[in-house]
Amino acid sequence: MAFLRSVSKLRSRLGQQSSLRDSARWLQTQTTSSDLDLYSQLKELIPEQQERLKKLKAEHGKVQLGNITVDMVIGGMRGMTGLLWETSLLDPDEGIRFRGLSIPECQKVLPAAKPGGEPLPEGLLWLLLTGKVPSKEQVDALSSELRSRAKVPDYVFKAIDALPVGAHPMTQFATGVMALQVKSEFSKAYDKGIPKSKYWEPTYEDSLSLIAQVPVVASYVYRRIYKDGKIIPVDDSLDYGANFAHLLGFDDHKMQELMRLYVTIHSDHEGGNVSAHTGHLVASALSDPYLSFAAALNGLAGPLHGLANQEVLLWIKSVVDECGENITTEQLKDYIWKTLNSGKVVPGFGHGVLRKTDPRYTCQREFALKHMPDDPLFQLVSKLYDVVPPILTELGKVKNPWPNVDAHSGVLLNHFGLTEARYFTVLFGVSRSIGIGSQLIWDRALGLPLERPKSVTMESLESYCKKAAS
Ligand code: NMX
Ligand code: MLT
Repeated sequence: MAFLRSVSKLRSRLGQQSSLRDSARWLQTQTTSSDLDLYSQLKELIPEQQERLKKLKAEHGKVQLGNITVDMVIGGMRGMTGLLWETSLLDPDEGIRFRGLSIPECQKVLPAAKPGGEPLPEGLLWLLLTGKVPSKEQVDALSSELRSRAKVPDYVFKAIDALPVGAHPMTQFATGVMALQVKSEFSKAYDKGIPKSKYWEPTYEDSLSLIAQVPVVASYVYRRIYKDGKIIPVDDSLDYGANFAHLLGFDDHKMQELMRLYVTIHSDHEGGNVSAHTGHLVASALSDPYLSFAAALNGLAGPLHGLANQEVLLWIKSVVDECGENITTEQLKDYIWKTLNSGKVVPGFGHGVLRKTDPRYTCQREFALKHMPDDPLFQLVSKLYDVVPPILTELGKVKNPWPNVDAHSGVLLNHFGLTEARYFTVLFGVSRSIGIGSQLIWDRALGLPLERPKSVTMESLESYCKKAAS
């Protein structure tokens, strides 16, 4: 297995490894480190984190984290804390922090292809897995490792080819990911009786290969549906984000930068979102990373979750079709009310946790202001920022009227030539392999158990509440 090879090749250790006691403390730049091997760094970190969890459980296992209300049980568990997820944490007002770092902080400290450029997603992967900001050398080593794992067996493409070309891109993508499962190292190791203490090692192997291979599978889906069906080979000179753009058929430098930013910001959004939670739940049954991630993708394919990025561009284009590009505020308001009155949601607005504008929206807006300020659809997106929130607020029931990540991504892609909205959720899916794959390694390293919450019936709730009131 590649991880065993890399361990024997790269035995060198960091002289001093800071302990992982809290995220702020363990974030550090390691530009002077000679250890370029992610696996050996993890191997060193894992025992500390296992001890940390053991201590937390022993000393504070009975501390209450809040009350569970009937509203929470029937309201999609909103606001109920119930999951351990190490790689990121979402604040309702501030938005996402990856191992304690906000998006602007990541843009500042994570290595870029060129100074001042967008962060390289490999750097974020390193950060999510280790809690440490990698040096450019570490990121380059990881880029090269991912490229070396990017070979996808032929039967994966054949499995996709068995579907009609008109099948939704997410269906084709999830089918390809399921076919990748045939090579799962975890599944093989489990069949051979690997001890629980070593589960994380083949999980690491599978997760890194999954992350390396999903751009190849995803771009095949794109080229099969929208282009000539020919596979563009991985370019050994390119990083993960730029290679993904290249595999899709885009070699423009701005598009490469966009893909780096896109993949970085869509990678992880703590554990409770539908895709991450699904991946974590399925993996808790010791399903391997491919099975778990394919399940996650099927959640991402829902219109209230990842498919919203498709819905946003289609909706924006329908606005332009009906009202033209120079739409007035009054026309826009009417169109929004028409959408709402037909029983639909305004895609790209609202969130299950966030209560302010999503910082992923803000950084995409900054990208647009820098690279495409005159794009008419970008200007429409800017106008929607002023017009939609007051209307959603007027509805009186929407908890967050502000835009989320999906409100912006489509017009950026569209500007650089990736115009096929039905494909957009696949891009989100590729990005999410980084967050879900990273956490799965920690799930195994920490020995997290089978997830199995208790459910109740209406009758049992009614009788519980009657007793509680008497
Ligand atoms: N347009 C119209 N109605 C909305 C919207 C919206 N954008 N957002 C929330 N509501 C409604 C919601 O449908 C619910 O109505 P009802 O009680 O009649 O069922 C009510 O407002 C209360 O919902 P909230 O508690 O504010 O939101 P919830 O946590 O249930 O759902 C979303 C969150 C994201 C599912 C919801 O805001 C939504 O449907 N947004 C549009 C779809 C979207 O952009 N999804 C992408 C989310 C980000 N992602 O990538 O996953
Ligand atoms: C996500 O990125 O997963 C979405 O914003 C949805 C969520 O966090 O619930």
